[in-house]
Amino acid sequence: MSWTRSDFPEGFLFGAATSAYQIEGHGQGGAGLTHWDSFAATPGNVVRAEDGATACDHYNRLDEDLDLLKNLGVDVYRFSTSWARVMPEGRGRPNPEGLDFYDRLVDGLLERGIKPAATLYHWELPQPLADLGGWRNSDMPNWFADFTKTVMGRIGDRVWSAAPINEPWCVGWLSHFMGHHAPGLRDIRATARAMHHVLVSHGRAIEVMRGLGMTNLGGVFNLEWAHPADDSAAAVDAAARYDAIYNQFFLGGVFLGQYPDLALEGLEPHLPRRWQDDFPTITQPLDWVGLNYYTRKVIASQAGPWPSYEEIDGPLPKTQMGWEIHPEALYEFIMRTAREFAPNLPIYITENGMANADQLIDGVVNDPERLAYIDAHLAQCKRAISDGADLRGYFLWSLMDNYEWALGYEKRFGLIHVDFETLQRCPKASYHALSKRLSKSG
Ligand code: IFM
Repeated sequence: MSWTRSDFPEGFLFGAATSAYQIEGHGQGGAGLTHWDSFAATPGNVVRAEDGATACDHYNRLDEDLDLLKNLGVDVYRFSTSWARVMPEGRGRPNPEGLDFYDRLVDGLLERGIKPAATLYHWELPQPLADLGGWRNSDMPNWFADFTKTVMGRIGDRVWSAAPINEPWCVGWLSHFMGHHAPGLRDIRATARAMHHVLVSHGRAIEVMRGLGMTNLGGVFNLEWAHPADDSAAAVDAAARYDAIYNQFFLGGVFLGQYPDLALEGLEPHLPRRWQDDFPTITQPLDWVGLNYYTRKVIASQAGPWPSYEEIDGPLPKTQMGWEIHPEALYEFIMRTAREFAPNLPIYITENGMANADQLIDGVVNDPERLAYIDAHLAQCKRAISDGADLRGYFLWSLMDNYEWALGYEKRFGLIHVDFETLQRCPKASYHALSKRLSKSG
């Protein structure tokens, strides 16, 4: 499907997304050490031990990048604020340079007619807090509330929207159970505590932002469709467990005030004492729900300890990440979120996009695969809208190639190619195509 703005309802927003550590260059501007810096410095954790010290050097190229955003024609830009840039020690003294940077970013967006959509935390935990146990520590919600107050006290009067924590599953499960992201733990007790404290922190940040008089506050959840490897009861059960841990734990906690039984089976013995008492904080009312969607997983049962499942290689075409392309599940997740979790809330797709092995040849990057991926997913958005979903916008991940965490700089998700030697930007063919479609004349 090719499309123009007029194929979507009046006011439907198109945006691009990035995150602080992935683009800014954390070695600049007085930012403190983060747990990603120490994770990356530990051999074996990150491809070529790459870190975010320079990344795309967005910190020094802010105006150039905001102009590229403007020329792309998006309505809204989703960025994140780095806790360690704003408060290098995680607590206490703020870094004036860091606050000035986010101030300039927000003003630069507004000057260009682009709505600023802030995410408070996208994974770069200040190392001094990691030293205290990070997300395992029950003081995290209070520390996070202080950070929220500090950064939103400065930019909260001008952001269009704000969400506390990007992708709670990644902060909790991927980082503490699978060990793939910082702090790289493989510990069920740490996992249960991190998953719970992330949601309490989310709620505390919402309370703080409401207290500051901010509006248009939401939560951003990453979802993955769990497809049973076969028709056996064992595979169906395994996929249900995967779904409970990945999708239902976080949406259920925030919108229903409960965790799914299939996740509690393994996690409950490890949750903090009196965890149920935190649901009034976790379920602070929101103004919208954001869904990040990329792929599905084919799940089989596996002998061994809970959660007793494994991911199987699936048959669908894959992106450079090795992720199957399955746009239909985006439709399913929009409809399910509206039906089961947030019936009266506007929904935004806060991330969707693909990594591709893009190459810059003679000043041009041809990436028809990316445009096809975007088109296929937007077709599912349109389908959901036709079927009654209150879907209000779509953000492309990502504006530019960037630091893809444990996979370093190899996986290219951007609409803009970045040469990580020269830091030169080159808009890809997908950027030009989108810019044409997003131009108001369509
Ligand atoms: O790059 C990440 C981003 O930080 C969070 N969502 C998924 C993206 C692609 O893996």
